[in-house]
Amino acid sequence: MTTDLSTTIAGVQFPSCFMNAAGALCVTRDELMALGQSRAGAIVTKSMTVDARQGNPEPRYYGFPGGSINSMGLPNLGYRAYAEMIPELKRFGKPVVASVAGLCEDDFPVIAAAINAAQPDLIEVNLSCPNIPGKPQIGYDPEASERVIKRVRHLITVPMGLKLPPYFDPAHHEVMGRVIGRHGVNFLNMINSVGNGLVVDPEREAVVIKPKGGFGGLGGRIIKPVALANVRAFYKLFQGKIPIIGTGGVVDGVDVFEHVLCGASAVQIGTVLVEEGLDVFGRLETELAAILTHKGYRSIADVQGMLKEL
Ligand code: RRO
Repeated sequence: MTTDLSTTIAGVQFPSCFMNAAGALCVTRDELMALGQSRAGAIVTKSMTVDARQGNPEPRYYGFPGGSINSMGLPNLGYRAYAEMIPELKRFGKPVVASVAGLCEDDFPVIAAAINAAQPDLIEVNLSCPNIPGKPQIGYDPEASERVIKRVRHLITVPMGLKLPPYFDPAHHEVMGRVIGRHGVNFLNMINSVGNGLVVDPEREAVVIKPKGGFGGLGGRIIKPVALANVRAFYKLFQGKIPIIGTGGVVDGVDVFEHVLCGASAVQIGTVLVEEGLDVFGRLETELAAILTHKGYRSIADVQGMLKEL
């Protein structure tokens, strides 16, 4: 029996439900081409700003057994470079997802209009970068989120999604749910890293990354329950009608299975992609297929959202 690991998000078909998370091995042309050649089911760009950026001072990423902390500070080539690359990236025959960021609200429509003209398959609007010193995460301010969504929504003709930060209270899911529901958002991606964590090296009695006094976004294994909770909360809020990309804490096939049970249509891989490299996609495919087969399921659609409550 073959297992179907393909998926569809907002009408776009993905040959496999695994892709890189924005930021992980997707800044340069070489990295994006390598994702094209890999088994990844899509190519997601680094979140792009108006101008190219070097990002924050190094060290700015640190991996540890439970996950990672980063404060990259949006290093990227600027939207013009990504817009130029989109046609060649599309030739790999898998969806290209353009991640749009911005250092201020006025940047978002500029980037959205230009990148939409290059016709990626989907656009993900990042409302949740935790690492720009002095700039709060837009996604934690429902009014600012709504302003940004309103300003880009009419400029984007391909399916438009939002990359959301983790929320920790049902009241916050509900407030953001109302904002999202008002504007025809085509898909959601949650969660971005858990912002402003702090990892300490007791040996050196020091922080492990340089920017912001060591504070940064947490990713990897330790954030899985937070990611699952957010996937589940929004899946239930929208009764499964807005497709969700589950991101956060995917290390092995069981983690993917759990994300799908909670309602995810696809998953993105951040920390473990950085740590393990592109072979992670093949490994996760094998592991998820084995779990589905063992349980007698034929596709991820068979289990999507089917988490039992007691
Ligand atoms: O570049 C970053 O520091 C960064 C971004 Br834009 C983001 O959305 N999430 C993250 O963990 N790091």
